[in-house]
Amino acid sequence: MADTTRRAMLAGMAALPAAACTELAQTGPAGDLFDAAEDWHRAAHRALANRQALAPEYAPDERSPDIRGNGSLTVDTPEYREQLANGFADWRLDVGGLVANPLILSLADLKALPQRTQITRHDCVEGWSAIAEWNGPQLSRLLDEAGVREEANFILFRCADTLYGRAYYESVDMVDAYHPQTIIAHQLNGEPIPEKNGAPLRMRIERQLGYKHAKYLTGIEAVASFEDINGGKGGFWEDVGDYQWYAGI
Ligand SMILES: Nc1nc2c(c(=O)[nH]1)N[C@H]1C(S)=C(S)[C@@H](COP(=O)(O)O)O[C@H]1N2
Ligand SMILES: [Mo]
Repeated sequence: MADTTRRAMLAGMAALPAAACTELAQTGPAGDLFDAAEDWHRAAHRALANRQALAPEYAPDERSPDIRGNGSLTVDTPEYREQLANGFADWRLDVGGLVANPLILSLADLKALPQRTQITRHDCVEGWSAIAEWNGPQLSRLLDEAGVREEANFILFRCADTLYGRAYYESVDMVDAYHPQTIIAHQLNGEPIPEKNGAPLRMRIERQLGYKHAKYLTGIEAVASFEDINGGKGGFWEDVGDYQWYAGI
């Protein structure tokens, strides 16, 4: 997105040498061109500002009494059962792909970072919602620490579970990746995340529908495209054919 914006802006500017702008802006065709570039720029800004706006946050007494689980409700492997019994002391989150400094983080590492707490509404495309408090570090913080390279366009989330025999995964663009309410949650309503809701780590991406919020998170990967990854469409449900990649709300 940033790259496209940059490229389009440069293309618009190349048509108009800066020194000529004032003068040309007052004449016919070049003036129209200038206005068009201005409009484009303003519209792009508006669209970006809209994408960056915060999702509503709620008061503690507005929380739903029960947060149901959806999709995978566990990870069906002996390794996961062992980790669960062990309080996830050995769980590791890999941050890699197109980054300068790959990271391997434990739960303790993630808890040592600045934390964000937010009471937000989860909206599942199947037609149910639930309000809950989520807590964890912002994804932007990890990405800054890892140093995302210029060529990266998307952030991919890897999960420990499989659904219908396929690995669950998801991805977002850089606007959602760096959104302030995009966090790696390790707490739900002040407690460690329950098994059914993605223990020990799950994404919260508050400007996106529920299926983007990857549970049982094991890896975060910066990629240029997802053409060669799994089904090539950037996410489990996208590959299976049901849902759109862009699930903004
Ligand atoms: N790893 C993984 N993440 C997942 C899913 C899943 O099956 N596996 N289901 C998605 C869907 S469709 C929704 S609505 C939410 C459900 O989150 P919950 O179980 O906490 O309600 O998780 C999303 N993330
Ligand atoms: Mo969902």
